[in-house]
Amino acid sequence: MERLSRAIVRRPGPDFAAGITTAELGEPDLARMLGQHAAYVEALRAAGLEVEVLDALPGFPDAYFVEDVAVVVPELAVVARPGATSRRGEADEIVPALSRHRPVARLEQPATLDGGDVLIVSRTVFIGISSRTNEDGARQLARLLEPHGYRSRTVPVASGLHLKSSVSWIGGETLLVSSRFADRPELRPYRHIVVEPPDGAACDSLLVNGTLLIPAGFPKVRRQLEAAGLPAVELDVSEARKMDGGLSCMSLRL
Ligand code: CIR
Repeated sequence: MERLSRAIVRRPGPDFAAGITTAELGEPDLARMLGQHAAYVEALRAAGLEVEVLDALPGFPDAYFVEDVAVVVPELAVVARPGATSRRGEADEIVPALSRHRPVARLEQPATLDGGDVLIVSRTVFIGISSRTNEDGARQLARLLEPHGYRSRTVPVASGLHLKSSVSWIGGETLLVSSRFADRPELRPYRHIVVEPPDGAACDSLLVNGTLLIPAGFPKVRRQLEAAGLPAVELDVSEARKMDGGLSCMSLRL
C-alpha cells in the first residue's frame, strides 16, 4: 500500500452522546471524548500524517465518525450514502474537504453504504453487506472502483455494526479477525490473527504507515500481535466505543 500522507477528522460536538448506539458501556463523557480525540489526532500525526481537523457538525452527533461518509483510494474519493437516515446529511459536508485532494464520485439512491463496511487490502475491496450497506451500495462502489484496477467482493455482516468492526487489515497479508468472521471463505486467502470474545472490539484497529494502533484494554490481543511480530500502540477510545465506534471510524486516510 502507498504511504499515507494525510487524514481528515472531525471534532466531536457537544451533542455527540445523542448519536446512534447499541453499546451498553455507560454514559459517554464529552471532556473525555475530546481528550481522546485529541490524542487520536496526535497519534495520526506521529505516524506521519498531516491531519485536517474539521469543525463539529451541529445536528449530526455521529459526524466525527468521518470514515463512514466516504471511501478514499489514491485515484478517487467516493462519497457514500450512509445507511442511517440520521447520518445521511453528513455526506454533503465532507465533499469540500475531499475535493481538495481527489476527484469525487458519489453513490446514488437506492444505494446505502457506510465506509466502515469497506475494507481495502491492496487492490481487493471487501464490502460488508450490513444493516447500513446494501447490495446497490456495494454494486455502485464496485463499478466506480473497477476502472482503477480494484476488484470487489461482498461479505455478509451478520454480527457487529460494520465489517471493519470485526476485521482489520494490519499489514501485508494479515487480517485481525473476530472469531465470528474467521471462517468466512472470502477472507480465507489471508493470514488471520483471530480474536476471541470478549475481545472482539479490538478488531477495530488501524494500521497507519507501519504503526499499528489498537484500542486500549485488550492485553491478550496485544500479546497475540506481539507474538506475531506486530507490536501495537494502544489508544484509549472508550468514549467512541460507547457510541459503537472505534479507531478506524474517526478518520479518512489519504
Ligand atoms: C453509528 O451508529 O453510525 C455511529 N454511532 C458509530 C459509527 C461507527 N463507525 C464505524 O465503525 N465505521
